[in-house]
Amino acid sequence: AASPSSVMKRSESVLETMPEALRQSRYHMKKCFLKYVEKGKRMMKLHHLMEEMETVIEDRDEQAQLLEGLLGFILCTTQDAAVVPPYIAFAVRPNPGFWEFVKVNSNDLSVEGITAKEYLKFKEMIVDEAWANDENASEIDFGAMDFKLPTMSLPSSIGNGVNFTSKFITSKLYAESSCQQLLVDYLLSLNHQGEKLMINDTLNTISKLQAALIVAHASLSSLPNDTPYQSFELRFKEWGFEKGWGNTAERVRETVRFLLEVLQAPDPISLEAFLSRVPNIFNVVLFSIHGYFGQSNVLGLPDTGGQVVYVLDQVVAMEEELLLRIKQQGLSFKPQILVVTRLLPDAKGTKCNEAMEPVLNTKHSHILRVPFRTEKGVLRKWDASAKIIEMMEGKPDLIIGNYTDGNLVASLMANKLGTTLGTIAHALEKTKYEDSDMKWKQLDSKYHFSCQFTADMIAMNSADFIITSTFQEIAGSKERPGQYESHETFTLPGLYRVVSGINVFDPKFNIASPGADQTVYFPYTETSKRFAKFQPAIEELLFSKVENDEHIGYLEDKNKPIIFSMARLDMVKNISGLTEWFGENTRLRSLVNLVVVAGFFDPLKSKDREEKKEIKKIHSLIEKYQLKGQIRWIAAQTDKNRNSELYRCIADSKGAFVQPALYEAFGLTVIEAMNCGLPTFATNQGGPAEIIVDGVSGFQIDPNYGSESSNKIADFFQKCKEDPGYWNRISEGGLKRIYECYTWKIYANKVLNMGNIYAFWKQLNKEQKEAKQRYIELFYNLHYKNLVRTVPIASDEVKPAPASR
Ligand code: UDP
Ligand code: LCN
Repeated sequence: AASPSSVMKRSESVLETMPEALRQSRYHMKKCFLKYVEKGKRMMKLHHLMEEMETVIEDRDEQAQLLEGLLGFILCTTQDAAVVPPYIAFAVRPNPGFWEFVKVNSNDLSVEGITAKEYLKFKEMIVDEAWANDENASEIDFGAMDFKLPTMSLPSSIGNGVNFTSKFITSKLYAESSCQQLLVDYLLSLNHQGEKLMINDTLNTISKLQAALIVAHASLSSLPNDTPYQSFELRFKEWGFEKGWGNTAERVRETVRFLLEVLQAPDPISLEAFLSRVPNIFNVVLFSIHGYFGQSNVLGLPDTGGQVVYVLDQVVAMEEELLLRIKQQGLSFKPQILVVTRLLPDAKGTKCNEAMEPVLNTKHSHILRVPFRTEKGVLRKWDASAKIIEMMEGKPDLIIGNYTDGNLVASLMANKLGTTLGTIAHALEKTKYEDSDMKWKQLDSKYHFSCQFTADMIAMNSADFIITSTFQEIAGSKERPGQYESHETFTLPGLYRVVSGINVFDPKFNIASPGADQTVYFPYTETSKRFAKFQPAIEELLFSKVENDEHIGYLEDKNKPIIFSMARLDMVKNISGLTEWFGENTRLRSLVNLVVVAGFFDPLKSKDREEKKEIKKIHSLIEKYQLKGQIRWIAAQTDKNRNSELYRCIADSKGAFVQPALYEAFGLTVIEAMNCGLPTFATNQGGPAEIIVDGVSGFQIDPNYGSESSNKIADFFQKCKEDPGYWNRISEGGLKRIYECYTWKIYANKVLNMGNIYAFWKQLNKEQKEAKQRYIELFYNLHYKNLVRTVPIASDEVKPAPASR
């Protein structure tokens, strides 16, 4: 650890500290920096800086001394460094969301602070010097359009945009009477298919509204709480009120009270409470375009994973919440949610070739599939908005996109229809590949990053709010920048330089974590609800000695607890890593068996390069560590009911779930397992690190330290042997955590509140929003449209699979 005197204080910048740091061991540093520039222009990561430092300073004590000093701290927080001799430019990230850039001259070790733009230029010089130095190189600066907008400053506020926005609106309402009038205008604009809601034109000023509210509040005080709205509706109408205030006297009184509070002396709590009751959302459109979007037999197909589960579960939860809210508003309208996706003529046995399909477990929600091609070939144009308006008998009130493709379409449609826009992308592509920005030219023919990053920028900046699953998705962790954070500044040399792409302190960011379907994923202890019909098949799946298309390997000792994992066979899911940890750890092997559900066993059946590699690797590990008898490898499973019972059967064995991914954006399997009461070990790289409180609601494991992780799992089972109550405590801790933070009810409530708050904020901020939209349109027309022409139209041939989800 760094000695107290050498720790950089938070108030000090890297620029202030760096010269002192270099002075502390000038002799070594000189050698080090000369080494760094020796190979000429290049990018360096932290590990390169460290490795080369170690080759220059061989003495271990001297190395340690150096790292304990200020320089050690600065190096450890360096994200990357661009070497352009004699300079080395550092991008330093001392804390999530905070960046500093400095350049060091390797000849005299002089240090200078530089701007993000200058840093990007260093990176560009490595790949395209002429473009880097071109004064007319295209520069994108979304931040320049946000000058009047508030941004947050506390890192702990990141992802809590609704809260900040209501505070900001409150202060505006307080300071500017024109804003109060905008609130009245907003209420006047509310309607459902032309039918006015809340107030009519007689209450078109603050004073008229306030006076009527006071009269209404007094009259409601004398009514019993459960008096239905209908019994005082006529009187309300005479005063200028329309439906939408509530279904009972009590509810109407509360809503009136919240608004009176807001008009008298606005406070964020009353404002949020009032806006969340305003009837402004009935029709919602969700876009989820890629992959096989269907309700059965789709999981595991190309580009089809947790996202489909997430979107479908979300529809069920959102419809339920909308029905409740509409009832409480005293209205009887039916909400409609449409999930818009692609129609796939070659549906591979799924229903993805059906144009319309009702969403299971909902009353009014549907999947609408848009044809992309017909017998005549690729369809150039299909007016989805006309179809949506026809189906909903009006415009949607809220549009939510998912991922790059869905978000782009959502943003175009929201702009066209003037609808509030939310976007979601739990796993953005940019951070998945090292230096994907500056190497875009190299990667573009395969991944089309230029198009993708452009589309992402458009969607993020068009969005009224962004729904994220965790904090780390926005601003990362101490070590790793967040996915959105990586879009703050980046460069696509030769195309454009982004000096301000998105700001993680923007109050549009909100965290609303998904849940798991609790009618399916419920605790193993709820015996009467258990799906017993699957148990014989699961018994066979786990324990039969037969090897077939569905399972290979077997479990010799059926009495041992099982450690279980289930994931797509992507490299990043690290199922092969888990197999290796298990193989290497004899103590763990003596305590438990391993069962994995993943992909399939014949590499020839796979069309995906990564998957083929993983399949081969697992086979070779089974061979190498002689795992037969202790491992069961089950092929990908598509029945979620049966899967849930499988989690519970593993819990019956007093086993555990292990999610060993090298990186996981959120990780639905983690919360599915926890919902079933199965103690869970999950990667500390990504979202699961926020889901699990280590040692209380499960355990965190570091996929980069396999033996440490496998020993942690072994310790748990050892401890369970000594203290049988331990397993139950962790199981219950997991359930408690889920019920407190990760349910669909919490999610739907949060997202609809976002729809309420940002719809009003959009009105208050109309001019600025329009100005930014014009800039976005320019970006779309000048850049995106050109870039998209470089993407070949899909043919039926097999292409390298994009990273699926
Ligand atoms: N899943 C499944 N069968 C499999 C593998 C996964 O049904 O063979 C389900 C799993 O239960 C979860 C989803 O697919 O609901 C995977 O979501 P997660 O967030 O864990 O990962 P993703 O695939 O989205 O990266
Ligand atoms: C995509 C991922 O990569 C997972 O981590 C998430 O759990 C899933 O989407 C659903 O949001």
